[in-house]
Amino acid sequence: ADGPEGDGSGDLLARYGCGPVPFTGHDDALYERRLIFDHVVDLTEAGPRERFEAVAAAIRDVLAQRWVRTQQEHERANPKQVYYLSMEFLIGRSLANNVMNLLLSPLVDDAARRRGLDLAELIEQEPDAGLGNGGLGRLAACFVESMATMALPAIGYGLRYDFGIFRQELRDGCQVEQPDRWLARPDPWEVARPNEAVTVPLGCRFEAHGGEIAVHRGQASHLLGVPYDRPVVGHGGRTINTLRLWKAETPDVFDFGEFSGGDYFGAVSDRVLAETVSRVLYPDDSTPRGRSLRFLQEYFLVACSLDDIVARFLRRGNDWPALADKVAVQLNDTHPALAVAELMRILLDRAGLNWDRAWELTIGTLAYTNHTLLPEALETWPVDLFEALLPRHLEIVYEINRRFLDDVRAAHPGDEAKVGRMSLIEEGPTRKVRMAHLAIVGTHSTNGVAAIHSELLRTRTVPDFAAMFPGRFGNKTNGVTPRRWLLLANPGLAALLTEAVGVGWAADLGKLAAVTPLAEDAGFREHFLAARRAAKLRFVDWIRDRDGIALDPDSIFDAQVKRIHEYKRQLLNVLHVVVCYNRLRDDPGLDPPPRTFLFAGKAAPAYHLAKLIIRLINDVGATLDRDQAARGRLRVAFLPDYSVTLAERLIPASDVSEQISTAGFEASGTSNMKFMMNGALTVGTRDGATIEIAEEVGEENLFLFGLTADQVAGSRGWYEPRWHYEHEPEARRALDLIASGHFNPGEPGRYAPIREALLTHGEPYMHLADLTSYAEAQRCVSDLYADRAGWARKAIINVARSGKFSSDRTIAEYAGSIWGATPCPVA
Ligand code: 4GP
Repeated sequence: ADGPEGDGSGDLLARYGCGPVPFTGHDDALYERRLIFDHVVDLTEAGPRERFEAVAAAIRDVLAQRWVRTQQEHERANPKQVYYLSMEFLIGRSLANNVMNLLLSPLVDDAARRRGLDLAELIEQEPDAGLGNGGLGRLAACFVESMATMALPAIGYGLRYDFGIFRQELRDGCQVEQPDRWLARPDPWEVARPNEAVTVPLGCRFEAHGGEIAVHRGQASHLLGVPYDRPVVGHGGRTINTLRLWKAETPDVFDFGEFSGGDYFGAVSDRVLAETVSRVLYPDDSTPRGRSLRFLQEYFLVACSLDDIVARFLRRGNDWPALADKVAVQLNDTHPALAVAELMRILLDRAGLNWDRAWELTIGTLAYTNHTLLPEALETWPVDLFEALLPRHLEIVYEINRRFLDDVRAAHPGDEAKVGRMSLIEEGPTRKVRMAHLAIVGTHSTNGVAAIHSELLRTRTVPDFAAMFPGRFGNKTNGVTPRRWLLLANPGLAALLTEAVGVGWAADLGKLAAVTPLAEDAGFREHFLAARRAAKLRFVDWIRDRDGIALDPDSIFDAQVKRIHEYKRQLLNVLHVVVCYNRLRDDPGLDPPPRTFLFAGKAAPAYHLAKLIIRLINDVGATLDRDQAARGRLRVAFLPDYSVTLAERLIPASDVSEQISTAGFEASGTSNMKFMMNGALTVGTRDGATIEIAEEVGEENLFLFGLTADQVAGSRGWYEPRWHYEHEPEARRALDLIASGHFNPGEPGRYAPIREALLTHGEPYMHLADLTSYAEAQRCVSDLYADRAGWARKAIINVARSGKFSSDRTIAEYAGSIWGATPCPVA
């Protein structure tokens, strides 16, 4: 049952009754044909970008028939179909991933060799599809890959933003946002399907200005959603699912009414306005800023996708009562929660069902995943906006609320406070619709993304709802795809694992458990360390070429890569760096193992403190580089423009994984899983999925520190950072050095806001409370590093026990207990 390329695809595929099919007999001149006919260029004169496009297009040609066959099989078999609705899909590059999952690597390597093509150079030509902010969007990308690998009939729906997450430049250590024109050149993967466009009716006409829309009431209008399909190649290449991204357009180039009335400019600019709907991804991670254009984007996604879903459902000969048996729609956070009202509208107004029937089908079809407990991230939308754009939906929301609150009152007579808390409408000067309440009430399943997060969601965030609908709440701990994040990202380690446990692990990560005893094998440990060293050297070369940053591979690579946010506590990391720096300045004889602290991540453009943190990291880095006391022993590097591609290189090269959020704040985290899988040791708080990582590897195989979520919650209100400042000399000196202007002599006072934030009574993220135990954990890291065998042992155990964190496991849980979906293998 092994895959033909010895890549480990065989077992899982066999489980689903389909072995990988080698590609044979296809046209060996696809590449040349693509180059000449698509680009009309002489073979010898094509540039690297043209060569990349031709290779990618040739790969797409190879997979096209299988893609069609997958769709045909789903149409024919009419299985329960899964739809994943998400405003973000952070997919990164596709070429190397698709070649790997098609099991074409040996063939493509050989074809490239024969033509003298440098594949590595071509891969670098592909821009990252950065259609997401961070964890939520990357998770969606892992999920669609796992679904295809497991032969689940599934479609991902999102928006085709012209501009993805901004490109981050650093100027004078400060983040500067630049537009990400990832579609500036034609994308070889996507297939535009204008003939499958759908119409989205709106209750008004609108004009967009800087992220807000001005509505002209009383004049209905509509948008056109044009689908662009991308292949989602399952590992083994048998199932090729679709990621369908919608682009907003106007139905006609001209509004003929206006045109004939002489308003030529008005008619043409309408088109431009329509296109702004899918123009740009909102760059605010976890903290939506309530822009009305965002509301329109969310509705646009929902309306296009549900129209498409219903069309597929009916086309297969199904009838409305079967909806929840044939369709499962997963809402990735509340962003697509308007689906509750939209599906009700379809079932009431179009299918003509009565309320109770429509409601039962809506709840049975939809499910909701929550990704964050940050109160500022809980979406609400003004009732006014609904009224103007979606008056019928508002009517439906009011009716859902009326019936729901009747039930609340019946269960809790006289408790109007509870009614106020649970209402779908937040009363106040501006009345708002609470999207999380709508999502919980209108779906059959609400889940968090790690055990602790699901528990806190139930007990702290929405306890009234958990009490009312106990059966609806569950947990689905996140996972990541081991294909992209280990097999592709870390070829050396992947080969060693295959040698150790045989093929099969990439499609069944639990198989890595068999590596555990090898932690005691000195020979294996050496091979393991050599593979990790190779990944490190590869990254050092790559980042030197990309950014001109020179890193010392003999130092510990200690990485914190994620969005910049106070709760993720990059500041705690910096404070510890400054503690280490002070120690070196005090005692030049100290000899800790040299360490490079690597940071990467973007700050939301309007999040001033986060941007100041980036600047501080850069100022500290520059100062250490200049100071003899630190040179060769302590370095800080901020790697600009964090992306999927950067993560793929950096994670395999890292020795230490920083997962240091304030306990109770990080829903799950997923980079923690990628680092673990690649053999980095975690320094972390008992937060998110890091708790489950500790359960899998044993607490002795990582470095846990700090307050627990209960302790953090228990000290809310009385926490006094000044106590730590006054009683902990190392903390005080670190903070004072930062505030003194030592790292920024040109502008003393620059970091006063950071000092103030950290010393404010009740500081919510409790940096100083955790600094001492964090520094202690870091001392243990340094001590262990001196023990090569001891370090390797723990790192191997981390890799070996990472099986739980495959997104295949997560998806199997969603499929089993939320969707009721089973594989539909393609013959
Ligand atoms: C993120 C959470 O912050 C992270 O802990 C989790 O691993 C990830 O979702 C996937 O579930 N949330 C977001 C967001 O990215 O925008 O809310």
